[in-house]
Amino acid sequence: MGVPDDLELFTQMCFLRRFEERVDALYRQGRVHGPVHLGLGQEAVAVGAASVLSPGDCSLGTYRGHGHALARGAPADAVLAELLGRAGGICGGKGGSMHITSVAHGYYGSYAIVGAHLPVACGLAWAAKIRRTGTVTVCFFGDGTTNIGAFHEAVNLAAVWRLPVVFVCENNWYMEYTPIGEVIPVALPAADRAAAYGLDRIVVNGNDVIAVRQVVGDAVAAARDGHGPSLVEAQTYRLTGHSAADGAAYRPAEEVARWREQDPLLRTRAALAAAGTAAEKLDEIDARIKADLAALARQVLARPAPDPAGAWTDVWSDGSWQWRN
Ligand SMILES: Cc1ncc(C[n+]2csc(CCOP(=O)(O)OP(=O)(O)O)c2C)c(N)n1
Ligand SMILES: [Mg+2]
Repeated sequence: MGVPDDLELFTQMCFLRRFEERVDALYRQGRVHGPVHLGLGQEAVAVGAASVLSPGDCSLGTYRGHGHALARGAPADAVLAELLGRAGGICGGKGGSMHITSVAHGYYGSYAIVGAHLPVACGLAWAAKIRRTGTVTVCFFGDGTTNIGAFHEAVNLAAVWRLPVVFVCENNWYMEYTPIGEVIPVALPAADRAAAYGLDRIVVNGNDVIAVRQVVGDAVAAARDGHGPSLVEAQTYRLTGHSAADGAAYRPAEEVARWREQDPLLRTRAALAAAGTAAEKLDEIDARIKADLAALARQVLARPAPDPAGAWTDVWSDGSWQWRN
């Protein structure tokens, strides 16, 4: 499987953007069950990183994980059905937005507990090392996560055991409603802490999908070649609130305007235009994606609720539940 070209990366980012915009609209209509955290504005990290992974590789994300699952190939209808509480949900309707998981696509889950998945990523990487599978694990998390003990424990363990794992901090500069600069004693939450674990200081523009592909690609290649873990800080911005229920009024208007100019989709459009791709071609791709998603939403909304008989399946790892009652 070859690495996708720039137009394919644009198409994938466009898909993530329009998918989440549709989710936002459905949320506002009261059709989405449970909370929703959107990654609008952060698409280049998910798409750029996924573009360098092979099917057998593992990735994990946070409650802001729709894009990370879709970028690994999780089917959009199953993700949408999960959010809308309809049959065919990717977790059978038992996960919801914050727990999107698709092991079949190498996406080992979205985690609502901040930092909880970093040690899990170490476990996957350790298994790969012991079994010599040659697979790499990529773990996404936010800037606020770098103040959680599990972050330090996981990065330390990975460095000491030289595990094939790439930690990708999506620094969107906020942890819920708090600017990250107010709660860390260094300028950069991940990059400025890398030296404590003997790792290189790696910073990438997280709104530049080509740069993300390059930097994460190098880190993944190093992990695969036995050179151990990396800690990448991808600087980005969420264009909406912490959750879909948050209007984000705490953010200075100039700051939002500045980041809107750095929108990853606009950036990629500009790069493609400079390389000779006609704007009309990109508009056509966008229009087709929007139409496809509108049709998909109608189709998923027309489905019945999940069958209650499935409520107890996939709950315990050994498949059993009756003896626990
Ligand atoms: C252990 C734990 N503490 C607190 C929370 C509440 N909480 C949910 S999201 C969040 C902020 C996380 O910020 P960051 O890691 O930057 O991720 P972002 O939401 O910006 O993607 C907090 C504190 C939680 N879910 N888990
Ligand atoms: Mg954050």
